[in-house]
Amino acid sequence: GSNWEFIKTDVTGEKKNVGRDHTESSQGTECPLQRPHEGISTALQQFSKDKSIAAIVLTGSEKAFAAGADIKEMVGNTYSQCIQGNFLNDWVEVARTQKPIIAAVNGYALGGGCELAMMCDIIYAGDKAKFGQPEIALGTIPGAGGTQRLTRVVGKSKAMEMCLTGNMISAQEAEKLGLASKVVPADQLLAEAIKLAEKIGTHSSLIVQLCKESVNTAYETTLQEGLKFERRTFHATFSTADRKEGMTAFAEKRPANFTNE
Ligand code: CO8
Repeated sequence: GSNWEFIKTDVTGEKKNVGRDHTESSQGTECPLQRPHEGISTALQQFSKDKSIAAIVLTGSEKAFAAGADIKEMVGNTYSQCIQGNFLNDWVEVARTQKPIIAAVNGYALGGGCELAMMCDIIYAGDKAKFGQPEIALGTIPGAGGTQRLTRVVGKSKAMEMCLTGNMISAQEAEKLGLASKVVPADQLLAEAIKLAEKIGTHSSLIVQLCKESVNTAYETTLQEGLKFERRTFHATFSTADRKEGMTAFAEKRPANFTNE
């Protein structure tokens, strides 16, 4: 079966076309949903349970990956509503997903759109993509990782410059800074992201999950703690059938047949 899935999100002016897309090689049914985070959360929960899905691709349209939260909808929001409604907390689901998520960014990834891309594990950018945190121009600040994840990825000077000016950076600059791992022609972006997902899908999903957790730990703890977590997780792979199969297959010069156990 197919071992990737993608979610389409386009938040430039059209808030409703977020959900699960299909192409010939994907599976499942469409689930058009009203609110983007609900669409994405629901899809991610489904994909998490589906053993035939090894990796997820999150993409938007040619024009925009996502241009951020709906500004017109936020105009009347108050401080107490933000606090009591825990505004933006619904998005934590994306960063919590255990399976790898690849953001395929064409066009604008602004504000919450840039933050959403950074919640993913790998960013591939189309050559016309633009990344930015323009909240400052709206009299607010990034609220879903724009001052935190961006700073860890591109460093203080660049993150500060982007957050304080609201200026966008190009796909090429994003790649140079390590924000995106690859830039490809816009029309090849989705195919390239799917190819990447498929490559990940050839490995043991169990070990991929452990590896993702280990890389993420680098962002959440000290080097000593991270190294210890990594070493123990490495040791833990020796309790799995897939570790034994992977090494046996190498020794026998044949492809590994992983069972995710
Ligand atoms: N909210 C509401 N409407 C929008 C948004 C938006 N974020 N972005 C674009 N639109 C609307 C425009 O108002 C316009 O509507 P209409 O046709 O009714 O006039 C339509 O989309 C098309 O936009 P433009 O005419 O402006 O098209 P351009 O090609 O000239 O420009 C841009 C496209 C560059 C994307 C431009 O529209 C823009 O700068 N948009 C605002 C980007 C922005 O400031 N984003 C940050 C929003 S704040 C935020 O995201 C914080 C919340 C965090 C959420 C956490 C989620 C993980």
